[in-house]
Amino acid sequence: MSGVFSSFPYGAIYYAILDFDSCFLFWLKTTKNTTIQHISQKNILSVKMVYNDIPFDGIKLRENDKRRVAYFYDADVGNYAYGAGHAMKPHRIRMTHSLIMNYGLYKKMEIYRAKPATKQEMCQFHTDEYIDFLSRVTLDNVHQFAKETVKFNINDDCPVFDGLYEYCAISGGGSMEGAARLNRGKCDVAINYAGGLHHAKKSEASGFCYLNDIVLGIIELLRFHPRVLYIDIDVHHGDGVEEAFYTTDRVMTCSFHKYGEFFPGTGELRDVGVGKGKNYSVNVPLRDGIDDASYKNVFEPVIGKIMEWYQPSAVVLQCGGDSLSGDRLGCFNLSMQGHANCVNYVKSFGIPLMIVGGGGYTMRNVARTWCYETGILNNVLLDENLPYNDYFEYYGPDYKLDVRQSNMFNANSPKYLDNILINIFENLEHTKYAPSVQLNIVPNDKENLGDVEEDTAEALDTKGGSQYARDNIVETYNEY
Ligand code: YEV
Ligand code: CA
Ligand code: ZN
Repeated sequence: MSGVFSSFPYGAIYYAILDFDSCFLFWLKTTKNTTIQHISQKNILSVKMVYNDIPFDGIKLRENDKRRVAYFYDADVGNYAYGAGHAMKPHRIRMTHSLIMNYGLYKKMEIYRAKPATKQEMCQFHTDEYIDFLSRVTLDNVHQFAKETVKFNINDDCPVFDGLYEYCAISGGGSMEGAARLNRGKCDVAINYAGGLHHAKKSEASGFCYLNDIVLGIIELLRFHPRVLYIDIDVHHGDGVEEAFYTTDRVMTCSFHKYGEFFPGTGELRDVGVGKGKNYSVNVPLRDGIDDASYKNVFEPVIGKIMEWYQPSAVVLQCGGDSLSGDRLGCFNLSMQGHANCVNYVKSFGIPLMIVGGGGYTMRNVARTWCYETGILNNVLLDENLPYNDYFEYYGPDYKLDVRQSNMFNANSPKYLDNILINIFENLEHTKYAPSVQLNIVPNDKENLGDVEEDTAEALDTKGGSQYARDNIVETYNEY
């Protein structure tokens, strides 16, 4: 550290020190009469950090902050099973739904069963041969696909199971139809807990994910939105979504995840995108045991800065529940409130918002948290006592809504988190001028809502708010 610029002649002396390695300015406060030659660790009284270690004090809702929420649920989804003993259990989506209904949230939002995604829709991101394989392979004929199972990464993590293709179609349909409703201004928030399968690749299954419903949903959003922000709070790196948009500035991806000897092994701080996409991928690599306060103190500054510089016109938030304390696969220490704070914070920007599920392997806690978050999206804080529901016995012995933190060690020191923030802010400075794109005619959409005049640019201008006034409407099947 070197490069002294100034000092003030009052009591304590403050030195502005420029660290040439990180290009960051520190204020050093020293005792009176200390000359610059005498600065050493022991007479530095304080070093200003970007990371601010504020305690977490729960969630507060704004009064009258109502949103039109469209919730997508297919009653078949809970019947699919990856196989005995597999960690991923689609049944947790049915448990979430039962809690949501029994808390009475159906009175607040519109509930839809989406049309399953078609092959053609799936192939907007995935290759034809991969989707063709998914549609043909069954438990009975899998032995005939020896070459393909290797090529498409079918293994213990991603096995063939009964109804695999239909399960993918349900997951993808919810995210695509959710995006289409947001595009048309028919809702402010779309929810698809059967989605969020962020590890799936263009031509490969990975990490319990086969079809990347998120990429399909974002492609749909890109038809109307110049800039889409993707945020991923699953404990794992959102690698499939990052990879899909790594070379474009039309989508900014931001994943918070455990990094270091952990699946999928990607998502370093220095992975920031390439070409036009440079600095439009953000990675927040975290260590074990991060708690509510540390997470909030990183999440809010990072997302706040992205909102300020990037100015997305739509946001997709992946709400993977494996970042919760006590998850079967995860290693973070978030309470339900700490997790839901991310939802509440993102919601507070008032930008069209898509909520998708994702990981989460302690089913009762995933269901509790997604239900609580559905409450927040409808601007209600749900009662701590669980209502009677189809799976009441899963929630014993306390039958409470809450998921609490544990006393596990937080391996993320303030200094470690400070370094992350400094690096990310530095990169985001380069994205200061939000990219815009040329207006094009929007062709036939995913969802025909039977309302022709709303397709005109004028109608969207008046309905869409200030973002539409600033930006043109876009169509970009091939551009992302
Ligand atoms: C993940 N896969 C996983 C739990 C109770 O960890 C992996 C594998 C080894 C892996 C990997 C690990 C790295 O650190 C780096 C790169 C890596 N690439 C791969 C393939 C996938 C998590 C997705 C969210 N699998 C399991 N963690 C797991 C899988 C099971 C499958 C069948 C039955 C039970 C299972 N139980 C599991 O954990
Ligand atoms: Ca993540
Ligand atoms: Zn995960």
